[in-house]
Amino acid sequence: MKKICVIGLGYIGLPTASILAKQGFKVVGVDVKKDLAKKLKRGQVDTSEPGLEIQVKTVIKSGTLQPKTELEPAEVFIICVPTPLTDDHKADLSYVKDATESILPYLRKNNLVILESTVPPGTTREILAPILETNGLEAGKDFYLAHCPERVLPGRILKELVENDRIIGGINLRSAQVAKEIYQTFVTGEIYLTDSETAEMTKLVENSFRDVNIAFANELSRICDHLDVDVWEVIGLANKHPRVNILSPGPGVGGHCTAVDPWFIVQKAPQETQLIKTSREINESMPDCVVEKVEKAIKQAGIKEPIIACLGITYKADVDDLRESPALKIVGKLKDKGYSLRVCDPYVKDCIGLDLFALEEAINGADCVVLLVNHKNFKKLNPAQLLKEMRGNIIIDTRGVWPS
Ligand code: SAJ
Repeated sequence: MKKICVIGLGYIGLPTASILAKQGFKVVGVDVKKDLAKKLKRGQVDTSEPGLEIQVKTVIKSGTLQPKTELEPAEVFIICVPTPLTDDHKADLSYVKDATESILPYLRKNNLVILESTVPPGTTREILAPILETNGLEAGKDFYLAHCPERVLPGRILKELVENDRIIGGINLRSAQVAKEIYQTFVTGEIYLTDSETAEMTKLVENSFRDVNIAFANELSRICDHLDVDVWEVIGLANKHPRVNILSPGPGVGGHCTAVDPWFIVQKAPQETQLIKTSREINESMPDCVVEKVEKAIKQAGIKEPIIACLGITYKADVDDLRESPALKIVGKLKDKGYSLRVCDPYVKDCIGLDLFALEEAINGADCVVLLVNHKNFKKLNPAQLLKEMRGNIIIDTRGVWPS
């Protein structure tokens, strides 16, 4: 079996490395975080991703996955590092470039390099290929190069890594075909081959599609608030139409993908992206809308020093991920305004700068309860029961999960 180096052991790299190791590949997982390799070797996996801890422990124990801090010679190199957003909404490719440069000393004839990280169209051919070719080998001829974007949903990563269809964009057809040989060992969905630019764009389009549709739902919620109509009922009824499927409004869009990727399209086509850009702006404005709603309700109730219980700080339900979380932004804004907060999230053990409360502690004696994340155990709560435990009677459900 081939030897594979997976570079970056984060949300995508670790599950990918563990699946490849399970298939029998000899996998070296490399991460710049020195303590991560040590932790993984001790069997410590810090994630709430279903099934991941046990799978990682098994392959580390059997030795098929070896966590390290340095690369090694291998037949295949898979880059799974983050592409964060700069302050001016551009893709920060520094991790991708560093990871590509780290492959250089080990790159040999007939090796395969795969980029899984999400990037602006053109990155694989215009940035990765020239870096890798500095050692004298030609991309697509002497070694193979492809972009194979991950498309898995946090919370369902292991299942979707196997079952989802996969797109492989080679810098030439041979590169895509060689990359397919790796993915077809564990993917049960279809595998589609294309060029690297199309694969890069397709990935961005998928998340932009979701962002634009969530923005539509969020705009509807603002319109319905203005008209004093129940947006959840409107959406529920509209969705009875056979060709209408409106997504759910909420406190905004978070996570490291949906809230970020549309900007990579804007970066590449600023004049052509009105809808995508406006959608981003609508979704980014949602935390302020929620803060406004909370303040308006408190003012109307005439409460002088309100205690506000905030339920949930992760970016979405049933994950422990806080990146770009709109709930966390709302909590931060309320805190900055000086409100007395009781923040509760069963998925988060600690969060810098915040005191976290148990659910009962948060609700007991609160004047206002704001549901920010629709975690399973929050959905089960009954507003009538909450009112008995609260001091005040303001309940704001930003996720539309409780009966109104
Ligand atoms: N959200 C809403 N309303 C909805 C759905 C979601 O407000 O109706 C919010 C969530 O609360 C969250 C954000 O949007 O804050 C994004 O959540 P998500 O579940 O829609 O998606 P992500 O960002 O966790 O994962 C997405 C997925 N993309 C698509 O569904 C098109 C996933 O398949 C991708 O692999 C992932 O991005 C990624 O890594 O790019």
